[in-house]
Amino acid sequence: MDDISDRRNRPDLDAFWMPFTANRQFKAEPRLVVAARGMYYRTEDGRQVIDGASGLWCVNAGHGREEIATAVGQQLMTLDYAPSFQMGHPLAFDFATALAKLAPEGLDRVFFTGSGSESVDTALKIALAYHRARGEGQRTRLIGREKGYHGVGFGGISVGGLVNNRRAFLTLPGADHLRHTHDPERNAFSRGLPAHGAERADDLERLIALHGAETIAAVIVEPVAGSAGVLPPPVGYLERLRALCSRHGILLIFDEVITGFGRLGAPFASQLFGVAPDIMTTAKGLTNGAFPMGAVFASRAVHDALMQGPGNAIELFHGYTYSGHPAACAAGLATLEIYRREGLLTRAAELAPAWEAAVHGLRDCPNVIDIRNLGLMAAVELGPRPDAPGARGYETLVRTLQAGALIRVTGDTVALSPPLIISIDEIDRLVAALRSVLEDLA
Ligand code: PXG
Ligand code: PLP
Repeated sequence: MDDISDRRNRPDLDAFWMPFTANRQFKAEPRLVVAARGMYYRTEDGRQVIDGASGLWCVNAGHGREEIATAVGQQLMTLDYAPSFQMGHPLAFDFATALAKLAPEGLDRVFFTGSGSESVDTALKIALAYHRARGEGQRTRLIGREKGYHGVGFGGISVGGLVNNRRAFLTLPGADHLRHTHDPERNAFSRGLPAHGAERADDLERLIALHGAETIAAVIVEPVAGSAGVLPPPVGYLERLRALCSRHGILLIFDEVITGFGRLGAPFASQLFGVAPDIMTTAKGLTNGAFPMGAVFASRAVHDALMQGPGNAIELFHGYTYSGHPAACAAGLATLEIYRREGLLTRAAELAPAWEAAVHGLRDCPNVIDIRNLGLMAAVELGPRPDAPGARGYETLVRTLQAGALIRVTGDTVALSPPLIISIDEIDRLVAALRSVLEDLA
């Protein structure tokens, strides 16, 4: 990577309309990375920066994995693209089979998409189609949760619960929301799962009483809310939600776009918690972030309910040009092999005690009002400046990058989710970089 490490002639920044970015602010003071290997990015001015965010929660096996690059390159030379509509190619079947073996028991039917947002919209559509196929077409309501993030499609923002992602847009009629589980008064500085709040799952009873259970198709939640600032579920919460959904014939969807592929110390959060959803959405770590792809896992019951009608009928009128893209499947298979060989899907469980101790060590820093953690995820929440919410968070991002670590910030909450290959020394290095900034941040 040395040949590009000291690239100094900046690209023209005008044309690229950057996603979820303060474009004018960024373009006035850009932050560019030009290479990455293992745990580290290299910035345009040649500095090594430890990746405390796995890119955007996706590079679980670390950067620059040659097996993935080689597999993608070879696949593009062998079969660059193949349609998956009324045609097929072997790798998509191989990859789905491999994923089905890794999946929570019973979730062994796999629909490929191009991203987490597409996975969410796919899952919601499967839920609607499932009820219709069973003669319950009146089940059209989709229930999300306040503070939930389910990507940016119209389905995803409708069940999502972050106001900034919704207010400028239309949302689907019939969507409603459970209360969120964030309860700093009772749960601040919890280690792992917060003790209080399982009863908030009973909020589904309120929505059932309001709308009628027979109108509700599905409930979708992140097992651990990610974008909202790492909110692990209260002890017993997911179990209660599962029981209520089962009792009322409502499908439960776990959005594991972040929690999937080892982030919490098990391949999927549902395995860690011992709670089985009917549908599970994934993306990100599916290909180690090296190729855009998502996958929706459906239970045999959900899948089989749709496999009916005449044998030549298309059972689900849904799919993407890039569903099962050959190069994406090659990237995914190579990624799974790395995860398996290096034990990465359970490594977060081994690192979790050291990780927890390190991040909670920041408790004495100024302005820290809460710290949350689970597996290799953590959030450090800063109190907002009274006159300028978000300013403290943004300054922390900029200064921590200068101090040698990439973190993720939403509002005034710092989120940490390093690649699962991180060493204990590197955990200390990452947390020390953040500490150096927090200690003298106004
Ligand atoms: N569901 C969940 C739970 C997610 O976290 C998506 C769906 C959408 O995935 P795509 O691939 O369409 O982006 C996500 C994505 C952040 C951040 O730091 C989080 C995501 C994406 C970008 C930034 O909060 N999560
Ligand atoms: N828009 C047009 C005009 C198209 O032809 C297609 C796909 O054929 C799409 C959108 C959807 O694109 P994708 O399948 O990549 O989601």
